Amino acid sequence: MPDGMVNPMDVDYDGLIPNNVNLHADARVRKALETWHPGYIDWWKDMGPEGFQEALVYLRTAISVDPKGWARFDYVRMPDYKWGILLAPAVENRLIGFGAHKGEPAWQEVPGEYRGMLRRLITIQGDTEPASVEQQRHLGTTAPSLYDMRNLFQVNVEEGRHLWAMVYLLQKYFGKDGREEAEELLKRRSGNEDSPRMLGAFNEVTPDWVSFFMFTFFTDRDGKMQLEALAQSAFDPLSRTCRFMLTEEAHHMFVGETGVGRIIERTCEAMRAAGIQDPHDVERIRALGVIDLPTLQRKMNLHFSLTLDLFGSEVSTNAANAYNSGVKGRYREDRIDDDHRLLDATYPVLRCVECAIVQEAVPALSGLNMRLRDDYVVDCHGGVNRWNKVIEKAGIAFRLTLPHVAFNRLIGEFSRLHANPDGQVLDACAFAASHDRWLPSADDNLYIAGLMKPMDQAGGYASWIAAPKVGIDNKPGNFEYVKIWN
Ligand code: BYC
Repeated sequence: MPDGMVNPMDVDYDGLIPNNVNLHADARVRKALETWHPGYIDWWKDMGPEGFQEALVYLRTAISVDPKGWARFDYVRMPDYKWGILLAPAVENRLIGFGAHKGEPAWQEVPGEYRGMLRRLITIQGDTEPASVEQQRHLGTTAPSLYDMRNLFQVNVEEGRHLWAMVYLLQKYFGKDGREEAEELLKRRSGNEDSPRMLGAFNEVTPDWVSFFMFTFFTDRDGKMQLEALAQSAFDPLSRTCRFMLTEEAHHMFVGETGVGRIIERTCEAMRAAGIQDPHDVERIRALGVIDLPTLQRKMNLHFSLTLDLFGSEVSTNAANAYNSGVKGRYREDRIDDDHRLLDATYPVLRCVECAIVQEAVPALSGLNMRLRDDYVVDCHGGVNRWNKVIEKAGIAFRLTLPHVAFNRLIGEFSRLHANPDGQVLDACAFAASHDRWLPSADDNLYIAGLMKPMDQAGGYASWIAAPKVGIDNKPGNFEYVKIWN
């Protein structure tokens, strides 16, 4: 690299805001971000992890965007975390890969005609990030181990960084409107009646750690799919931002998958030790202080169905317009072998016709939310199969299964009907009568709440979850991931 040039892989840590976007040479945006910064810190202190603002947490911070080694681990007080602006390296001469502008150079600025659409999508993406921190803010006090507590906080600070990522785009490319949106992102609150977060699932509660692990498995995976689709965008800064966010997102899904996997492992181990064969012998299993598999299935049904709503309507003009304009692509668009315009293609979509579930071919452009959702379901199956292997290995006759996509839906085609987890359509009374068989009951929630006792001894784990196979940053089993009192 010539002398004097900044390596775009390296992050500049000299100013208030770490970045690899040459912020010191961009006074307007630097000022806008520095003006936004105190409000962000106030928000973090008000709405971030409750009770742990002074704790020293063993966190990773991005120091580069090089996939081979981008993070450094150290103890940090969360309000001092270096939230920065990190874009994946530019792809030289990148061309637009799909839609009406396919083959044209990617945009470095926002085209006037797509300004509203891009601003809306960036704002929605940005809104989910602080929302999840708000949803999880009470969980530190009931962490099943210091290892899990640290993972929770790592997820939280990175969701905070993802908010910074979207705010940078809003402030750099959308002028006054962008600055206003950035302010609003700090004002909305998850679950608040007057000023809720924008998407449904981000206003739900995350009452316990089972929900946290399910959320990071299912809902963060929606994050992955949406970021993959936005990483294909013709708007190059958005694409580069999302590409780097995906690197961080992988850890969040790891936390979810291994978290649920460790719950299953502990349950199976306890059942075997007590000689219990029947996974439905709930009373005896719960007496062991572990979480029975049918309850986990119900938690899974809830989080999977809530997350499906985040893909929007199965047939959507918004999705068609976003694709046709080049703003949002398909999952791994660059690996798909077709014309990338989709003007004549169709896509099979499950629809609700006269209260029955039928498959119809719709114009492929209108079916893009459904297509992304289908890709998501395939991705979920991979993780669920790995959980089932743990159960199988323990010799217990039980399989976790994803419910039908029509089950328990509030958005899209199936919000108009009631279906059971097998996809059979029922009337409202029949659905209500079986509600507690398919979704967490008050009794399930009470039982899980009773298990949520903090375990804050280094190397200790709550009764209901197994220790991880390896530590974070290869640390030993008794490593003090969070120094709570210091
Ligand atoms: N709740 O044509 P439609 C993540 C609205 S998660 C409330 O059906 P469209 C993360 C919609 O806004 C990923 N409203 O859907 C995970 C529209 O309203 P307007 C977040 C909803 O627009 C864990 C109307 O219904 N990123 O990163 O094709 C932790 C009709 O819309 C919902 C993104 O979502 C809902 N569930 O698709 C932390 C990417 N669904 O405009 C972070 C950006 C729809 O008519 N967003 N509506 O008033 C998008 O791509 C799209 O906005 C959506 C919806 C996929 C969400």
